[in-house]
Amino acid sequence: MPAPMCPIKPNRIAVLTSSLLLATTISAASAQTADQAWLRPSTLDHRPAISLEPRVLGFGIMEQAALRELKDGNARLLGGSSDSAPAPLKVEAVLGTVDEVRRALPHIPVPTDLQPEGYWIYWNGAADKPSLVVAGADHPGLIYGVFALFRLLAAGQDFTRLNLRSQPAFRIRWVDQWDNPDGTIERGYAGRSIFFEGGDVRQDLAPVSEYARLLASVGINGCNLNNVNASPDLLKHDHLVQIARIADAMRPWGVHVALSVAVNSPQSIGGLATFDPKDAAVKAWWAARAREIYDLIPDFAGFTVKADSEGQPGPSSFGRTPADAANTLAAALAPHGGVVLYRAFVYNHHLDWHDPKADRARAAYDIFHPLDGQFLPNVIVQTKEGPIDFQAREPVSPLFAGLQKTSQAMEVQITQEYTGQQRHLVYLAPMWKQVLDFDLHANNQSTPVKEILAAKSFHQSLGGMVGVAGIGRDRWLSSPLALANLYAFGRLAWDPNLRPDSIAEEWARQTITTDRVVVGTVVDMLHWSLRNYESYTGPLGMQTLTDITGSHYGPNIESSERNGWGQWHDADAKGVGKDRTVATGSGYTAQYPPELAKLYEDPATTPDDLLLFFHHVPYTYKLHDGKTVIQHIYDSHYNGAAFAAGYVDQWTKLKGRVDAPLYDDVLARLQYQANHAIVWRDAIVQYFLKLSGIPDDQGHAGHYPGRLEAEDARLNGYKIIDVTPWEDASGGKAVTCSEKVCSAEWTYTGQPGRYSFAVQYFDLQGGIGHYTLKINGQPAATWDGNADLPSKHPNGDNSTRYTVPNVGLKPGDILQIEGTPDGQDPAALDYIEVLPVHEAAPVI
Ligand code: GCV
Repeated sequence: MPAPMCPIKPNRIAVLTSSLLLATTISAASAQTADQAWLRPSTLDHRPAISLEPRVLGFGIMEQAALRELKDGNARLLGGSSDSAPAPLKVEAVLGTVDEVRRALPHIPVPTDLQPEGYWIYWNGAADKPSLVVAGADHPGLIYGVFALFRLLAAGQDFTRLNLRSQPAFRIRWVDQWDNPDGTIERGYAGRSIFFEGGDVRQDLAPVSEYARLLASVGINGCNLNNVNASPDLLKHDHLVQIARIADAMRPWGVHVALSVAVNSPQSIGGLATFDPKDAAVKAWWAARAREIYDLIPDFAGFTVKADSEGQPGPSSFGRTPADAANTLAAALAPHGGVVLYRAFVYNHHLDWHDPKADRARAAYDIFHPLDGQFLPNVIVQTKEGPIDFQAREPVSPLFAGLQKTSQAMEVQITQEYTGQQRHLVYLAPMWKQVLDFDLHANNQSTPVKEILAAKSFHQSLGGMVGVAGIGRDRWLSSPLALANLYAFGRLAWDPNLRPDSIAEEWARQTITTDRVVVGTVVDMLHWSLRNYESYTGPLGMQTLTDITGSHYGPNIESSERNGWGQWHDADAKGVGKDRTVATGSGYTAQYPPELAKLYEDPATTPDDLLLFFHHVPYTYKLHDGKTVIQHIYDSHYNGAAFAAGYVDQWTKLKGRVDAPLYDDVLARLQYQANHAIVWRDAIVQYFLKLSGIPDDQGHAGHYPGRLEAEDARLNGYKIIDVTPWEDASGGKAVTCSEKVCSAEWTYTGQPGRYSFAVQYFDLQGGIGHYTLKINGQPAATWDGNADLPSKHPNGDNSTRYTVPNVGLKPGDILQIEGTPDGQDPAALDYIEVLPVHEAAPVI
C-alpha cells in the first residue's frame, strides 16, 4: 500500500533497521538472489561513462536501502566493463526526499508537485561538481528513483540530459502469492514457497528480501503472501508473529505485506458460533484481529478475500452479500489504513449445462454490479481481466464498466497457469496491454480500462493491478524468459502506456545482454509468443482447450464440456462456440456498454479472435478473411506448431552471443515447446476432424506421412491401451509395459535415405522409464523419460518427443523401440515418425 494509508509507528523503526542489516548480511550467502533475474551484473557491452559516488541525505531504513541499491547498481554497471575503456567520470549521486534535497541543494529546481511514490532524477551539470540527484516524493519514491536510474543507464540513456519525473499510474501495485503454509504453491511452477514450509514461516528469509528488491525495482508496492484459498491458521497469533518477520524483510524496499483471509475465520479459529458478517461479535472479532496485526506489522497492507467461490466459505451462507463481508473486514482495517481487495471471482461451479441461459461469464457482473455504491471506501473489488479464468484469450470483463462507484483492481496472472506453465514461452504483456488500452465506452464516453484502474474515469478513490506471481525457490519463475512477465507486470502497473516490446527490450538488455542481435531476437520471440500459443491451443475465443478439471496444461477438449464448471465451448457435429447473445443465448453481451454490446451481439461484427466466445456457429461459417472456422482451426494449429519450431531456429542463431548456461536452458525449453506444440496440434485437429467430418483443404489433418503407430507394431510385452482423452494419442491408442522390458518393432518400407527419427512417448510421473532405439538390432539412441510433467496417466500433459537426427534407412530395416518401465512409469509409447531431415522437428 502507498505510504499515506500505512503509517509506520516510530517505535518499530529501530527494530526494523536491524532486520534490514540482518537481511542484507544473509542475502550475500543466499542461493537465490535477484541477480538470477534482471538485477544482475552489467550486461553492457561498453564501460559506462560515469561512476556514482553516493551521498544520502536521510537515515530511514528505506534511504539506507536506496544507498545500498545505488552502490550495488554502480558495481553492477561497472562490473561488465572492459579494462581498455576510458575511466568513468566520478559523479556524486545525491539521494533523498524532495524536501531533503530542497534543503541540501537550494539552487536546483526541485519539483513541488510530485505525487506520492513519484521520483525525480536530475543531472546538475555544474562544471565544478557535477552531480546526479535522485529525489523521491517520499521514501518509496526514492527507492523507485534509484532503480529507475540504473534502468535508464542500462538502456543507454545520456545521463547529462536527465531531468525526469515519474509517478505511478496506479496506487495498488501488488503481487499475489498463492503460497500455502505447508510450502506448496497453488498454480506455482517454480518449486516451493520462499515464505513458508511445514506450516511455518521459513527461517531463511534472505530470498524474501531479494524478492522485495526485485519487486521494488519495477515499482511493486504490495505482496499478498498466501493462497486466496486461505488457511485460517495464518491469522493465529504465533503465525502473525512469524508473518511480521516477512514484513520486516520486505519493508526496506517499500513492499507491504497483505494476507488472504477466509471469511469463516471468526468461527473456524475464533470459536464463535457464526461468521455472519453482520453479527456484532463477528465484527468485533475482525476488529480485534486487525489491531493485533497492526501491533505486529504497522504498515500491513490489508486483506485479500476469495469467498463463495470454488468451495470457499462466504457471506451467502447467511443471505449476506459480498459488500456485507467486504465492509466488515474494511471497517476493521480502516482505523489502521489497510484495505480489502475483495475478489469478483465469485461463481457457481455447479451450473446446468443444459440451460442456454446459464453462463459462468455472467457471474461477476450479475453479482457485483447491483452492489455498486455499497462498498466502504477502503474496499477495492479485484476482477480478473476476463470473465472466465486467465485463458489465452477472453474478452475484457464488462464489470470494469459496471462498477462506477467502487474502487477497482484488475487481477492478471504472471504464473502461466493456462498459458503453458513456464514450459512454453508466452510473454503476457501484450495481453495485459490490450486490456489496459481497451475502451469500454461506458456512459458513451472514452473509458479505457487503464483510466478506470487509475481511478480517473468514475467516482473512485483507489485502484490498480494485482499480478498472481507464483514465484518459488527455483530461480523465481524457473524459466529464464518467463521472468520478462514479472518485470513487465510491474512496469505496466507503474505506467500502462508503456509498449510491451519496449518493456521486453529494456528487460532483455538488463537480463541477457545489450548485443543488438540478441535483444532483437528475444523481443521478436516474446512479441509473437502469446498469439502463437493461442493459435495451437484454443483459437477464435474457444479458450485454452486444456484439462480444466486437472492440470490445466495439456489438451483435453471435452473436460470443459457437460459439467458444472461452465467453461463450455459447446462443440458438436455441426458447429462450435458458446452462444452468449441476448437474442438466442445467455444474454452476456448485454453486460457491456451499448456500443460493445451491439458489436458482440452480431457474429459479423465480433472480432474473429473472440467469435466462438460469443457465438455458436457452423464449422462452415466464414471468418472475415473468407476462411471457414474449421479450416482456421486446422491451419492455426499447423502454423502455430511450425512457428513454435521456429523459436528453436531463432535461438540457435544466438549461440555464443549469450551465456552458455542460459543458452542451453532456454534451448532445451524451446525444443520441448516445439514438440509439445505438435501434441497440441494433433490432439485438437484430430478431435475436430472426427467431430465435424470435414476434411482439411490443405490435406494435413488426419495425414501423418512417415508415422508408424505403436499399436500397429509387432509387440513383445507391450499391451495396447486406450488413452484418455482419446485425442491425446495418435489414433487414440498407445502401448504400455508391465514387464521388465518390452519392445515394439516395425519394418521400414519407405525410400532409402537419411532421415530424422521421432519417438513419441509418455513421460509419466512416479518413475524414470528408459528407452532404446535399435535399428537392425543395433542401438542407435537411448534416453530416459525423466522430465517433470503433470499426471501419472499417459495423456497430452506428458506426451513427449525424442528426436534422433540424421539416421540412414533402407527398405527392410527393422526399427525397434525397447522400453524399460520404472516405478509407476510404464515406458508408454505412442508412435514413431520417420521424417525427411529438413522437415524434422527440432532435435533434443
Ligand atoms: C486459487 C482458478 C485456479 C485456482 C484458483 C482460482 C482462483 O480456478 O485454477 O487454482 O484458486 O482460479 O483464482 O481463485
